[in-house]
Amino acid sequence: MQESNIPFFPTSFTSPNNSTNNSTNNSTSDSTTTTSKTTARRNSINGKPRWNFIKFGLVLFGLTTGFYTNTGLAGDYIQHPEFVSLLNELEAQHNYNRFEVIKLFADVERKDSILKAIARPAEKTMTWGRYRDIFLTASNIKNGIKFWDKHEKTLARASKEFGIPSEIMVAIIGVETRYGSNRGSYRVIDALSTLAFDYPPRASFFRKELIEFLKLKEIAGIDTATAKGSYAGAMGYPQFIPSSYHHYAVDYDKDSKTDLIENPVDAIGSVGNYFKVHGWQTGQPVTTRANLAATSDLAEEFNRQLKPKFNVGDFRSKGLIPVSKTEDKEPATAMKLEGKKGTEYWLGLTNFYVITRYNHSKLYAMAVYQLSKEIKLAKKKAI
Ligand SMILES: [Ca+2]
Repeated sequence: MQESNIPFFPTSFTSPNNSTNNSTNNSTSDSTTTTSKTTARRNSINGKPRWNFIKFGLVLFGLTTGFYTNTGLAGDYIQHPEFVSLLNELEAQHNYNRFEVIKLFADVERKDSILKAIARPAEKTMTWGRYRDIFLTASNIKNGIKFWDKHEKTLARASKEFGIPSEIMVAIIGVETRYGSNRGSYRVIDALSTLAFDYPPRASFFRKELIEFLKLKEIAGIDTATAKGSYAGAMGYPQFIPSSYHHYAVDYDKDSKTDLIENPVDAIGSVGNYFKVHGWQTGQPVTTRANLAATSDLAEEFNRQLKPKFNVGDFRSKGLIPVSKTEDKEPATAMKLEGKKGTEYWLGLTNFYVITRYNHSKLYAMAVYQLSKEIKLAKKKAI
């Protein structure tokens, strides 16, 4: 698993504390808004917020002269040595106006809840049985059908153009954001700054994402001061992080704006494009349940890596027998999952690996796959 390349984080994993965080954040921002409005009124001259002007002036002074005030007036990272380095890079290499950047970061806040959330991703702490229960729910299946019905034409077009089954695109958006209803409550700039400046294990990865995010203002019209997303800075219906937004997002309704935050049509096309680029094999299976022979000596092969290193025939000859008809030449990886009814053995095929390119987790890919199957089945029954 290439942690540094994890492109997405299901928004649901901004919960379990997310609902708490959401309400905390909302109430905090509400009170902040009220306070700042009051402050702005109290300090305004001819309707202009004098306090903000003074604050901005102090920050400019600190950064242009090298003298940093310790008044706590600026954002949480303005005085961070890494911020100065970022500022210099943005100016020298990306043609940013230094003062515009300082102005933007003067309100950026460190979020401790993000640092807590990223330290315990659900994919690493939960069993398959528990993880499955989060996503394979009656409401996710019912809302999946609703989303599919509402966007039937777009899904059919994307399915044909990119070669991806509609139910896979629906399930991805379902797992990521409950079909757009939970797109994240953190300001992306707060999230990416917190991780870039205060999370050393992946600071360089998130620093790059922060730069990519700033560029989205010009490229995709995203308001970098207000855009919201997950704790890891993933945005919109499909929870694309900024670099994925740059590489894979498409303007699928041709309105000249690539908008994954508000536009489900662009989101569907972008998910389809993402899967196509990552090598989805149209019409091929995703995974198969398998039985393990008592004589098998495969113990060490289970869950070793996501990328298939052997093929189905290799595993068959060692006693891991696929339940569904599967070609021996198919690349495969062996998985052992702790389900609700005991241990489950699976062979993940090429398309299973492709799903893990969206989120590098076998639990995630299995949840997407099983939800997609349930939605398709229920939709068929409903017709
Ligand atoms: Ca569009």
